Amino acid sequence: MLNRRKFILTSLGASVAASLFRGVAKASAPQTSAGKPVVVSTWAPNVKANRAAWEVLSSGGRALDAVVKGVQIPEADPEDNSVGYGGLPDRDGRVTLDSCVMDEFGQCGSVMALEHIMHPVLVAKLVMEKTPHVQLVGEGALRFALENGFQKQNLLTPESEKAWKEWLKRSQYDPMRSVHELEEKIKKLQLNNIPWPSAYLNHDTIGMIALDRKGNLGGACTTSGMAFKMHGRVGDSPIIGAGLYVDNEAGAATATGIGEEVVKICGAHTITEAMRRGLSPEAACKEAIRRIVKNNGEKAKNIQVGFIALNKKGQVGAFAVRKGFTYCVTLNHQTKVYEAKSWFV
Ligand code: SD4
Repeated sequence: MLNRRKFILTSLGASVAASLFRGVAKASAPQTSAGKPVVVSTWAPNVKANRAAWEVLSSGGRALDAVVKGVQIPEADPEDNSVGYGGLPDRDGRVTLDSCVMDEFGQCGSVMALEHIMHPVLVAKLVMEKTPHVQLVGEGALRFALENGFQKQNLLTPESEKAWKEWLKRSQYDPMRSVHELEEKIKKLQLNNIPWPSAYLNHDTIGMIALDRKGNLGGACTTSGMAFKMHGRVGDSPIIGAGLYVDNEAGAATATGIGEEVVKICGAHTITEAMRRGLSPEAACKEAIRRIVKNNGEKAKNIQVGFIALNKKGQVGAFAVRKGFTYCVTLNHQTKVYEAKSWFV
């Protein structure tokens, strides 16, 4: 996330950066009424992922197939330091990936701490389709992937390796550091009247949920997890019910941010259950955020978690602990970026 931002901020001029988001409108209020098909993903730079998913949805494809196609875009992008190839490593310098999928039948698959495979989402899908299990971890997940024809690849890019070596000098785990650095940069950009929305530069875990033409839901979530985590650490992203949940009667939800906080409240499942009780997607996300804030008391201000949700009517909502969480919605061939409302403003 940090390097991606740095890359955009320092290597590209404002006009070039703005062109990344050409055709993307920003609205301060989240969308409340939508339709189908529709696809939603965490973080503004994932407009490209949305468009890939949209190709599947607009030709009548299944929500699951759409999200699996969509999230492969950041997985293969070396400039995205939070997902797949180019993801920042753990403190041992190892890139370990977490990913999961869930479909309209309540079927799901997940891989955790998977190394050397560029598209963990495809392995997660295969766990769902080909094994009697839901989750495979580490060595076992890798062995399963290789047995099924996936190629072993080095996922540590020179940029990520450099960032890790830099991190080693202080060796302090601070998952909010990049968030604070972003906020500082946003302040500076605003002071300098940079014309495009700086919040758009934030890039992180991709969670993607969709409703297809038939009215079925599907979701995927994929990440390299928190940068410089302990080896073996697993966050919320591959945990069904935490980082992702799809309930074809009620809705779908997915998460980004400090995974430990999402796991503690079973975030995505909490949201789909709230939608089942009749809450709007935004209200359901806010309820999950409320629990995180309550759990953390004074410390809550220093945590970032963002949720997005989608119900059976195709209504979309989001909510975050802090400002700056963006998400992409594609509907009627048009992709728009929204900034989520937040608990702390
Ligand atoms: C994790 N939730 O591993 C992921 C990281 C993330 O935005 O979403 N970063 O905890």
